[in-house]
Amino acid sequence: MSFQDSIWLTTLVGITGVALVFLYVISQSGRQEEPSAVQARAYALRRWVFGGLIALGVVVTGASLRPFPIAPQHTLQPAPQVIRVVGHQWDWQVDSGPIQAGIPVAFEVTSADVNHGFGIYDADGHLLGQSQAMPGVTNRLVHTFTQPGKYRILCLEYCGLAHHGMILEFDVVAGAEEQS
Ligand SMILES: [Cu+2]
Repeated sequence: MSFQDSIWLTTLVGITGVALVFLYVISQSGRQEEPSAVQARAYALRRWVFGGLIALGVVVTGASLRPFPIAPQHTLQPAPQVIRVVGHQWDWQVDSGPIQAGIPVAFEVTSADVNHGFGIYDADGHLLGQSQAMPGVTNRLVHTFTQPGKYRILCLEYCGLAHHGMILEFDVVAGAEEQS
């Protein structure tokens, strides 16, 4: 099942649940009962619903946890390749030679004007790493590309009218060991 399908299914289940609650309320309307008895049942129902929601939340949160997708950045990792990246309204200036797969590359990211978000995406649109691009500050993002191919840099922070156009495609070539 695709991600879109599972969202669609979840929506359908949710809509059905709400519709069933409405039907139940309609079916119960007009019944004569002691208010205290109704209140006791309502409180009991509320305990079950909220208890169930909390339990469901814990289970869904636990089941959907994934390892953090971006390599740890808090230690100074040696990177044989260094690429300097400057964000501009509205394009990326990248002084790149070819980037080699299998060898760590350090992106040194800054901005010439306003804050931008530097995000690296693979051909399938998966985010591989990201850093803030800030004027006057250079952030270092180390990433090792496992596959040669086409990649893209997108801006992840709204930076003005043509923010959506800040897309730069670049190539990652096979590393030296892989070519031989
Ligand atoms: Cu932007």
